[in-house]
Amino acid sequence: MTASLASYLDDFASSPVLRDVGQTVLHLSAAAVTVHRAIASGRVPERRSVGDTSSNASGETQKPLDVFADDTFLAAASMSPVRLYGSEEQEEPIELGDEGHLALAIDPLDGSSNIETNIAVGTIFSLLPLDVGATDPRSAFEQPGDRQVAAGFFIYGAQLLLVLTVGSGTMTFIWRGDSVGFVLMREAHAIPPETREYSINSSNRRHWTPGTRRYIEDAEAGEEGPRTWNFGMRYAGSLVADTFRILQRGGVFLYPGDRRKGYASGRLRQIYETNPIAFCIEQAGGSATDGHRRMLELSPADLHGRSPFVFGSKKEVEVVAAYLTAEERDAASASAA
Ligand code: FDP
Repeated sequence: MTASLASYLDDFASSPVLRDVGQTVLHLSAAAVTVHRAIASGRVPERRSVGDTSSNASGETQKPLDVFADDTFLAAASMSPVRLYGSEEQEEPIELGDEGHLALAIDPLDGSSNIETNIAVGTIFSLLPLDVGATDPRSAFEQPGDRQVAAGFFIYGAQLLLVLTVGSGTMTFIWRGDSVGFVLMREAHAIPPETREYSINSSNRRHWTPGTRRYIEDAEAGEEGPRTWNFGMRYAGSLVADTFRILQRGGVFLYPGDRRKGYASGRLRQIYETNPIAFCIEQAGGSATDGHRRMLELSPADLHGRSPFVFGSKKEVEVVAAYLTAEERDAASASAA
């Protein structure tokens, strides 16, 4: 029989923290079904009075669906053993009482600029343990990503999927309707170490630093170039969709820092985007870095802080790092000359 999400979570609930993780993931899954229904029907219930011009903590436009998703996941977190809710859509973390062992960081609707286009969007989440000795529970969000106890993302696409890691592999569950719920669809993703497919928003080429530009130009040169084989390019512009493709068949994704104002560290937010995706990718045998260093070892600057992000097939992530290191070496010798 196919394993249900509830039985999968039950099997590893060997400590109070892990039991809290299980309960929280089930509440988040119920919230994801609600958000999926709103997207599928094209009708977003108004919960707060927001127009199209509200903006979030990063100054980006909030759409009614962003707000609806945030409200829905906040309600789910309030029913869960979660004490702290840190969301892309909220300026500051919200304290939800004094019980439970977990802090939840969440991007309630990632890829929201794609909503009207019927491209898959999603919800990305990260569960961190509270630091029991800390006077301020918000210090939970200062921990590096390797302290995450679980992470994952929902994909609202042709299928409603949950990609989840609790630190022993990365699994995908599929929603089979109210009477069945989420069931295991893919046990233990395994990202191939090599790839011939890259993913980047190449409209930013003129803003890239030399290392990124050289890496992409060499890939584009195909079998006539130094890489000696032809590459393909895929970029959905929706992080959950690009990540799922890489989990399924490999590839490398880059959102580097570039020279645009405000983009020195790229676009993606560390606590609720790059850290949870990095955890899922590593648990599937891939690598995730900021271009040089392992993503999960980096201490976040603040709840909405950004990080450059390179992840996917292990050997290709190393190739990208070699180009970026050569860029640094060239810059250092140019400034020494
Ligand atoms: P969006 O702004 O539509 O929510 O971090 C958000 C994100 O989408 C990611 O899902 C996506 O990978 C990235 O931004 C796309 O950014 P660009 O449009 O700059 O390529």
